[in-house]
Amino acid sequence: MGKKFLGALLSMAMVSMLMVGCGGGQPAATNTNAPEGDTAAAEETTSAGGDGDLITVGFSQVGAESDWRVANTQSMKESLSEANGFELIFADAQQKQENQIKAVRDFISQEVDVIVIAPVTETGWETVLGEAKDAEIPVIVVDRQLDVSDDSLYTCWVGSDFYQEGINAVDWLTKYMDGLGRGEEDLNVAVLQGTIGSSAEIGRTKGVRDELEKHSNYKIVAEQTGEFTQAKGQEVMESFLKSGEDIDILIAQNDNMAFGAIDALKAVGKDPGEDVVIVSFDAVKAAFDSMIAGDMNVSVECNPLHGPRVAELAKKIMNGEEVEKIQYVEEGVYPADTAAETLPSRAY
Ligand code: GZL
Repeated sequence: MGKKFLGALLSMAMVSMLMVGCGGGQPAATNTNAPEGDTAAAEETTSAGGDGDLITVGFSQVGAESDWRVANTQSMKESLSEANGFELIFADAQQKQENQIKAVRDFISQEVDVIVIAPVTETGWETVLGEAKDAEIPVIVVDRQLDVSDDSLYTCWVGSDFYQEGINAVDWLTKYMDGLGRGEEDLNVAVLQGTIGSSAEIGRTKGVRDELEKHSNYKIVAEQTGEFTQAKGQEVMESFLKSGEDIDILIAQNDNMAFGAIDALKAVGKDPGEDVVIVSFDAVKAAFDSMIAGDMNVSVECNPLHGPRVAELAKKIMNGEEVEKIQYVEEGVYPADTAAETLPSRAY
């Protein structure tokens, strides 16, 4: 652990004498390594990152399973750069939690200043986060959320409101079907879920179901995980089509699975976007290309550009400042009819 935490502790102690601490989360750590009374060293590192010292960040990323994930990684690497005051240790978990847990333990043994985790699934984190807490290393969670009994195990979370994304998707869909004059038809819906147990899957699944329940003529006739990948999405869509179920609408919980499903539909002579309405999530650039081609009807944005917010939070935490526990990013809904005019402005 760097000397920075003693500095952070001193600045936090000064701050806490002036105001009641709040915002939850783990306080900046005590530097147990600095010699007693080493205030000169502490004052020197009070404003971490500002004295030429780099803030060492260990980042455990889910993987590289989708365009969204690639954009998320790029945003994090661009923001947690040396020019911006950071030394980044990046670990790709290839969508396996055991790899993430190993990476976090490596970060702890390397005594990084801050740990950042994009958790592949919500559960199974108590033990390793307890080890980070014992090592007094603050943890920032990004993207998906954690299901832990003690939320002091992490300092704060930055990401999307996945449940609201699901609500937004169905709200758009029912208005679109009404506009086609099909809003009162019996409509069969197939769902390609993301990684089961991930916050994105849990939230989108519940949001879609809760909103569809308000429309009794919409019926989910098929639902299965496509693991957020294009290949698995195509494979599962092929199985849906082989089942013989009539499918009017496909809701894919990310664009890459939608791309796979679109290929599966075309392979059997169906017209995606027409014969089957395609509702997707993420709104990556390739989704706009798909909408312009007429293959996809809408993509509900899931903003991957967490880097700037995480960099700002890491610096605040290192300086002993308070941070909000939960921080949602801004997101919209992007339909096909405005895709061509919107695409040039898309950042990912
Ligand atoms: C959402 C993120 C999801 C994306 C997928 O925040 O966790 O994981 O929707 C990605 O594209 O694989």
